[in-house]
Amino acid sequence: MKESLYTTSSLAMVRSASRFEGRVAIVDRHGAHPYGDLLGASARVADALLGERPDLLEEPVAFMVQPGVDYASVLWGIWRAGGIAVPLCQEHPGPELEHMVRDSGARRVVCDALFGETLGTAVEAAGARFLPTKEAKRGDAARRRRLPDVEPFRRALILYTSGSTGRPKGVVSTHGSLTAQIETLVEAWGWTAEDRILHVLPLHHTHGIVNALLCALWSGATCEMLPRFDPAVVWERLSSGDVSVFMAVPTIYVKLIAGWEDTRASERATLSRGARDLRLMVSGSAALPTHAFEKWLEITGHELLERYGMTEIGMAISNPLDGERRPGYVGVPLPGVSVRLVDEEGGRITEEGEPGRIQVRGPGLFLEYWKRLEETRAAYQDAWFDTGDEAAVEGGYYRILGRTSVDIIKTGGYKVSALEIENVLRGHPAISDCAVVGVPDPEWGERVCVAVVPAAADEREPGELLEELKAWTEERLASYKVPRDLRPVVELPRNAMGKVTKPEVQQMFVSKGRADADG
Ligand code: MLC
Ligand code: AMP
Repeated sequence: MKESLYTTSSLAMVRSASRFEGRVAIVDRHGAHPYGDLLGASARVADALLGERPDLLEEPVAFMVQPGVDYASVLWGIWRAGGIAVPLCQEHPGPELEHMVRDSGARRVVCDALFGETLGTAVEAAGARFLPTKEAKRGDAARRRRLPDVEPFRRALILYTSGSTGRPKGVVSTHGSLTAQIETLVEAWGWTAEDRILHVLPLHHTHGIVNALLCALWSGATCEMLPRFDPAVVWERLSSGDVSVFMAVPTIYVKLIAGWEDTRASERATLSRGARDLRLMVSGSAALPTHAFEKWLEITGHELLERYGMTEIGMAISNPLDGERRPGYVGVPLPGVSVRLVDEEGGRITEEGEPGRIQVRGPGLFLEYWKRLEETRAAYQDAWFDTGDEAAVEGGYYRILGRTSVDIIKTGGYKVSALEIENVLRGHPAISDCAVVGVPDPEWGERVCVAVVPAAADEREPGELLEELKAWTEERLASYKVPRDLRPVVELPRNAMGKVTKPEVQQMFVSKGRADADG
């Protein structure tokens, strides 16, 4: 019985976990959960999802489950039943969720009771139905059934990510591509069953799902999952001596540095001493400012390992586990990943020191944008995925220079589309036109800002208009897409072709920031 549910799975992840049955897989607010429990719970979820069917045959199943063992059980349960997992973010508003449920085509949404209200309208509008997490976990693991064979080429995961155009699109990874991404990182960063990672990242993006959660579970390590990021709690856990690995976006390190600085001088030394004992601390998803690298080194004795990746490709370039970690650089291509830099036209590989667009190949690459054949094709040049990021190789190490599109913003490690925000803002009656830009920010990497041409009849003060637009956006889009600053303008700056010149718009906020600081 146990055999068929646990050990004969065709999924590499599940086969690997069965070697660690007695060890602790996940620690959450309910306690410590061994691998055996995770295997059992995921088999029950798979049973509940399957009902009388032998295989979900790549049916997309959305889920909104709190960080913890239930999250992992539902994710694996969907996989073990042969479905495609579509993780939803608990903090997204209805319209954003509705887009993801509708676009993915999920007919079922596994959901914790407390999210029922948040998700209710979205699920209904998309014509899907709920399966409460509690009910999903009540599937019958003792039933003598064989879970389906799920081959590596089958679709596993849809993650929604913003592109330069339109609404977020679904990036589809297969079981094989996820396995390749995980194996690469486990090897490069020396994961073992002795590790314990402190997990604070959102669970609807690749950083939190693949790098932090799945690499830990693949290795037989323990994943300690916090409900959300809280600097004081993170410092307490980092300095406890229990944790060996930590991964975060630069904004989190900046907030942790601020938290350390706000701590009484007498307690700082304790925090610093404790954090020194970790084996590995990684930063990624956005550029790590050199001053943050240096300050973190001073506080904790750790040289943060900065790496570069993307939802579509997994991790591609990394500073080494052993060897020089160079501040301001993301290191060298990871094992099994091929990277090249091409010139603007894409016709020539650039020379050492010369900027070029990053293109990537390897077994970790995504399969497709969900139901978007044309966009999938357009993302490739030959068999190379074009990231749209620019880099240069200097002294053998890659340095990320920025992105080719001004319409993609990275804020707090989240990628957002300026055009998507503009479309939502243009629906507000007080706005005649607008341009959204990312403006450099020491805490958030970039801040979402908007230049607005107010409608003729609107006489609101800029501050009042900004508050109004924040509320308007918050109802429709994820909170990290909400504009943080606003400049009213008579008209938007445009070039001879009539296209808004975004660098000029960015400049309005940079100079405003300087004037504020000076004044
Ligand atoms: C929130 N706030 C912001 C903001 N987000 N202000 C400016 N810009 C933003 N982006 C404000 C809120 O309005 C609020 O203000 C205050 O900050 C606290 O909000 P919060 O939501 O409680 O913030 P916090 O929980 O501290 O969130 C910060 C964070 C979060 C850094 C923890 O943004 C985060 O989890 N980011 C990780 C994203 C991620 O995982 N990306 C990976 C993508 S995959 P007020 O006024 O109300 O106090 C990828 C590939 C790869 O990129 O390479 O990894
Ligand atoms: P996402 O589309 O959310 O997966 O975000 C991927 C993008 O994050 C990449 O295309 C880069 O622009 C950015 N990114 C990831 N890691 C780094 C890094 N270390 N330095 C600079 N940018 C990064």
